[in-house]
Amino acid sequence: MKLERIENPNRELFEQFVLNNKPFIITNSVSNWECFKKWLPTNNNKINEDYLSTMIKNKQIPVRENVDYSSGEWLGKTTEIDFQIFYSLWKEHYIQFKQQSNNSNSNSSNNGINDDNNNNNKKPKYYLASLPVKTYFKELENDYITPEIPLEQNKSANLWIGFKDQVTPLHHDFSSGDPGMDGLHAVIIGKKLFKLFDPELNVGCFKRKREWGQFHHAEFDIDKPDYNLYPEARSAICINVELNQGEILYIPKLWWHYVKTLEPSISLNFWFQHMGSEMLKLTKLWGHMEDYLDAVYNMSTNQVSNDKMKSILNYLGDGKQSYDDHQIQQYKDDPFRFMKFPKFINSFSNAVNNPLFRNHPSKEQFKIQMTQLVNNWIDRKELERKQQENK
Ligand SMILES: O=C(O)CCC(=O)C(=O)O
Repeated sequence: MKLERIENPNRELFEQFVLNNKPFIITNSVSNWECFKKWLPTNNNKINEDYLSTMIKNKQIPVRENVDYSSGEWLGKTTEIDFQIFYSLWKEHYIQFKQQSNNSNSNSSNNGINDDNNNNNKKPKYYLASLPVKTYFKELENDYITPEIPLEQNKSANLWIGFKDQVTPLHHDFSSGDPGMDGLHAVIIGKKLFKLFDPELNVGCFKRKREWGQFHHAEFDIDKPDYNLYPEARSAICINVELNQGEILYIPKLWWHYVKTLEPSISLNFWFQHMGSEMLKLTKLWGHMEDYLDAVYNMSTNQVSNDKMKSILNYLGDGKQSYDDHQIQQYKDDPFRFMKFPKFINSFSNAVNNPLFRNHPSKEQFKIQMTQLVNNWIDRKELERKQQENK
């Protein structure tokens, strides 16, 4: 399936597309972003004439290191590095890549769920991933224009600087504690591959991680697919998108996505909230939310340390009660106990607490309906469990 490309949509058209809950690509909307010229590396091996390097200098920044599923780390561990060291590595790689691609006109495109033809490439070491510009790169804020809705919501852009073949594994944006986010991802330099999976069509296709806080990460590894372990993933329907320089991809929240850097890249993404898109969780996306609740219920609580469980309970509880080891074990043995906490149930409506929705006519209704649906799910699950026990 090909995504729709829309030329510089106005607000009304943009919101119409957001309410479709389908990704789309925005073209021709960034012609006055100065980053396209300014951030381009100079054509030599030095970095002292490069804008990014002279602006950010040797600020310490956190980057993902050795991103590798087999290490058991989802995104690799985070390490601090001097920006100029990171940038010089990246630039060297960028120049090499440009030289190589000038020397060969072979071009490949990826279209299946996994058709990696780059196995011989060395794995890139660092990924500057998702760093808020406001916090780390204030010097760059005037080089792009934040799209209208994230701007109104005072959201910072996030910067990504990636080596070829860098990967962000399969996940979706939204977890119970965070305010569900829709996203816009803009490629400034290079090219990225997005593998997108519609949550409506792919309910149950990806087993979720079983640890607290990671239910929005899939266990399935797109780069090393194990269909014996994850047979459900066979039926997943994937949309492949190569996002080029100057294009912006809209990723609706809850859409599973895997991202691979096809060429040394720099990109910016902007998360935002939208009341209309939030409401879809009550209707067309409810199946996906149930799948999420299932994952919480099936969380591997016995792998959670007592300290971790205690901090989950302190976070979800009223903050007054303290828990002894016996009580902690009871919560571990029966996740319903904490799933019934009002704070857990309310977390599914968190996004509408955004001050921008203060006067939204549907906000209270949304909270009531969401609470009802989560409560109904819990009641139904509890009944099922009792029936099982009585068999
Ligand atoms: O570019 C990446 O590596 C990941 C981007 C992503 O997950 C997003 O924009 O939501």
